[in-house]
Amino acid sequence: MGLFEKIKEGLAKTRTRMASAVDVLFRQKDPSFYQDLEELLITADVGPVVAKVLVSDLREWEKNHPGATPEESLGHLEQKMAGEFPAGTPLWDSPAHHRPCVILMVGVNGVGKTTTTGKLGSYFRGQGRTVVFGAADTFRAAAIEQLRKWGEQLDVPVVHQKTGADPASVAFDTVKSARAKKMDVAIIDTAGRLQNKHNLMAELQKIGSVIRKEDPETPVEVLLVLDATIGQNALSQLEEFRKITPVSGLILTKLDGTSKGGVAVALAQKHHLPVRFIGVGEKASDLLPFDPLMFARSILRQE
Ligand SMILES: Nc1nc2c(ncn2[C@@H]2O[C@H](COP(=O)(O)OP(=O)(O)O)[C@@H](O)[C@H]2O)c(=O)[nH]1
Ligand SMILES: [Mg+2]
Repeated sequence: MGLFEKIKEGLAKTRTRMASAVDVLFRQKDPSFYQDLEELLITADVGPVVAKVLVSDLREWEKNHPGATPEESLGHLEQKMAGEFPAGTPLWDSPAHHRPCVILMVGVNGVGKTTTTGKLGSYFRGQGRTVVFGAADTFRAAAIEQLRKWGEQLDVPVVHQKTGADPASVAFDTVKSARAKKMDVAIIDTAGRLQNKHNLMAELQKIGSVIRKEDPETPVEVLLVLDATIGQNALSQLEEFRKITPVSGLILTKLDGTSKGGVAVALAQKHHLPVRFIGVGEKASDLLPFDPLMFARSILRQE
């Protein structure tokens, strides 16, 4: 299955809500077309701001292209929706002597950080890169065990300490081990106790500084994991996290379980952050690199 097919399958619930309704709207072109389209976009959680922007842009474009077919109009809408996602710089443009690239996984409990750490490991292994995991969620014994299982399954080493150990110490060991073994990627899982913001902020700051201790140029990507099934609430979670740590990109999980996948557009547009990956299931292969145009196409178009 190609990437586009996988994205479409993963977004099936959002597609069911959107794609056939979009098709009808564009073919019938009722007098209430623009209003109906705006409402439809809002029900998919694209958010009122983006919905308005997209629809007024389409209205303007159609005014300037009076002979445009429904197909061309829809094509324009797709392009415009895709354009709402800021492009991220590639994750891997750092020179070899600054390896490993460090990925810090942050987000509240239950959003899928540990699972996504495992899936990311699988993704990078599939690209022929060497990976190490760091179990820096030392708060719960189950989190360490969960990551070790992924490590076993993928044949990826897992750096860990005892439950209750200093997460920064685990992060330091992870990066040190990755550097010694000349590994490409170190993915560090963290605990997301947002209830205690000061502690979490201090913890993530300390992790950030120990990662760069031996090489200040170490490329660090802070990926915030958000559960897409909470819809617009993901916006406030993102706002909270940005106060705590310098988030550089997003991963949206559980898109397979929601018809409100449009929230990806709202998040990226409001915060100018690249969406790096989407999670569409619990298996290792259920993490897909994010492609704005494929995403827009898969939620707006029936075929
Ligand atoms: N359906 C679905 N479930 C997911 C996805 N990502 C994670 N999960 C599930 O969400 C639950 C919480 O995941 P976990 O990684 O432990 O969350 P954490 O507390 O943030 O580390 C687990 O049951 C995962 O299998 C996804 O993309 N789709
Ligand atoms: Mg976890």
